[in-house]
Amino acid sequence: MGRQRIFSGVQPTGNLHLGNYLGAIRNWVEIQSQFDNFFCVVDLHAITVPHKPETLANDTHAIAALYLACGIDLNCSTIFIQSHVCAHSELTWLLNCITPLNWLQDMIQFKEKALKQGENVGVGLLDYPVLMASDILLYQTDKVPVGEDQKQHLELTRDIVNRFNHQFAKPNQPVLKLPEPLIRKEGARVMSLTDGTKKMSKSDPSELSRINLLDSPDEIAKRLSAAKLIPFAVWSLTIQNVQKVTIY
Ligand code: ATP
Ligand code: LTN
Repeated sequence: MGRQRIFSGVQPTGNLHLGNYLGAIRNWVEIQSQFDNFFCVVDLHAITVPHKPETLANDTHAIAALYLACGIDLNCSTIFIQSHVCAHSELTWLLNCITPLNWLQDMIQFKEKALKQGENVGVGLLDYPVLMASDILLYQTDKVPVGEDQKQHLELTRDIVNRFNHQFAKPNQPVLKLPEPLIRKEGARVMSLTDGTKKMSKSDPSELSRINLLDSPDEIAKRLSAAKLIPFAVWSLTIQNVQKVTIY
């Protein structure tokens, strides 16, 4: 039997930060030698929120370069750009046709991002998790290493697989493989430096809220000294939530 397959990705929506590294990329690097790996820069996901088309290509290449700088090894891993493989969009359409609308309306990330966008919510934002499912299912992926915020999207992907196989596959001959999330306990949800109730995020308008991988030591010191201390009660609730996620 060949090696199990890994698929994961990052959106080119800004600078990679400590959360992206500890929650995702560090884990990819650690386990890559045991798997057959596909690490994607998911540019089609990045256009589901307001963005600058003129910098998207550069931002996409910068994330790919950071994958290499963090230690992704091309001897066992493939790095590529999502929009270069049109099958991702094509499979999204097919899966759209079997995905119930209310499954997508229930996604936490959709609700949070839709709230931020006010009246300008595009259909793409709602459909984001189906595109993510297509990324994963196109490659008959076994395992998906991500941060804790992506757990619900992985559950939806598994629901789509079960529904598809139930509707279209012969008994005991599944067409789509059921992927498993890999969410490590440590670093699965690194919190914002300015609001300890929110996760660190590329798209947070405040630069002070995060530590970017390319920040200088002086910038990091400045951000840490401006960081807000969070009350113990909030911290312990956050920790309890993180401990609920799957551990490997
Ligand atoms: P955006 O703010 O544009 O939504 P993001 O900072 O949330 O971006 P993504 O590109 O959505 O980053 O996520 C890439 C990977 O990093 C995913 O596996 C995600 O779970 C993980 N990740 C993102 N933020 C954190 C965080 N604060 N702590 C741990 N993991 C994180
Ligand atoms: N939605 C993910 C990025 C992403 C992804 C994927 C992660 C898109 N397609 C496939 C794992 C597998 C996020 O981190 N925001």
